[in-house]
Amino acid sequence: MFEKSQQLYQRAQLFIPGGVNSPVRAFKAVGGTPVFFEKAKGSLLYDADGNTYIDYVGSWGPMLLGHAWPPVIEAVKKAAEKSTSFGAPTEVEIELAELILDMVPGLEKIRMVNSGTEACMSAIRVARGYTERDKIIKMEGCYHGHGDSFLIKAGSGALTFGTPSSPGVTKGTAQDTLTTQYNDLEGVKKLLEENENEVAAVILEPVPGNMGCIPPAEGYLKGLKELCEKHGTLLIFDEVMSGFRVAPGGAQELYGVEADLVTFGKIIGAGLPVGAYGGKVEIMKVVSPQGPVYQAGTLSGNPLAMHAGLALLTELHKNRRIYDQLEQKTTHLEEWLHRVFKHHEIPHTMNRVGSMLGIFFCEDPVTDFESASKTDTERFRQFFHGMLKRGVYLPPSAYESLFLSNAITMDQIDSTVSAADDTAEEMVESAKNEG
Ligand code: HOZ
Repeated sequence: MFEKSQQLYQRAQLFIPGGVNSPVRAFKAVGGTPVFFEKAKGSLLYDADGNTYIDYVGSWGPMLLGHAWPPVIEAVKKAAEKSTSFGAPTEVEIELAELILDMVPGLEKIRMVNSGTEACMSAIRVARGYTERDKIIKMEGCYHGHGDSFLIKAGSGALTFGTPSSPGVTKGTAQDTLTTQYNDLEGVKKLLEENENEVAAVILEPVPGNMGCIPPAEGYLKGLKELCEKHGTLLIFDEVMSGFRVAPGGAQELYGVEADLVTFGKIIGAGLPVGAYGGKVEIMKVVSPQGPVYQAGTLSGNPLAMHAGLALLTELHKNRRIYDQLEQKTTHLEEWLHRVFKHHEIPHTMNRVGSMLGIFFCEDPVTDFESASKTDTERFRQFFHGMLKRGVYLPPSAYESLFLSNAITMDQIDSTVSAADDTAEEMVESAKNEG
């Protein structure tokens, strides 16, 4: 079923470290051969061997309306005909910035970069420049890209591969990153008090999607905002995954809490390589060339990415029903998966925020890194492969979230549920045989 993917993986390993350009793709967490894709349309992925899958990854979030959504493709084609890059300003950058500021609460200025990693690196630099402080607080298991300051107890691939704190990050950098558990206000309070006048920013994914999906506890985000205000520390929401996904205005809109700085990723380029960070004028005015905090890039505001993002976000802005439909579909999937696991007596916990869904094979609630790491990764591995061979593509790690697209139909969700039912039965049978 995967012969061509296997050949490609072998070939890739000759030229690319680990055969992939981003670690989670190597399937190390679930074993087996990474699937090499050829194309995708709507909710479906097509691999190099001619297999088809219902996609629950959606390029880790941005494919909210499905792959190759015609207005995005049209916009990219038109833009490409006029040049793929200028390294100079274009009108579309203003249009996209205006639209984002309109959609996201509290944003007054935004700077485009090329990835979520770059956005988060830049946001903490701005926070440090603005507050003239060095330290940051991050939450264990949250992932903010691969900037040095963030590879301390990080989530996503760093967690999957058991190296949440990466070699190559200097001790000097590491000592400026303080960590505590997500959803633990007391932990943040203690760190802020112990490091009075030293913490530039508290950064977190308001809805973590890099240790599975975890919702914020009631009052947590508001509590963080109050603590930050009290200590003169900036609050940074990393909305690379939750932005424009959990609501048109992201987690800030959904939970009614405004951060001081917000970062975004791929979704504002409809899946092209983009990121951005923004906040109030008072803070953003420190960014070069207006202020002294330097950050730059030839591909920042790239015309292909800007036009693609403008096409997608325009639709999300004017058609809020998309979010209701996504919510309905994801709830349906969650409820039926729950029934399936319950029927087969498989211990599980599911977390959902909008169209982000976390499946954990453990009994207790998952509220932070500690509880997320109790998930049975071997069970996840079996579930993942059972689903894959039945034509359902899930994130290849127990520590990642599912992202639904509105191109997924209710019928496809029902097929996914039957695939889960067959897979669960197989898992129970194989446990019996082993026992
Ligand atoms: N770190 C990403 C998910 N949390 C995966 C990136 C990728 O492999 O594309």
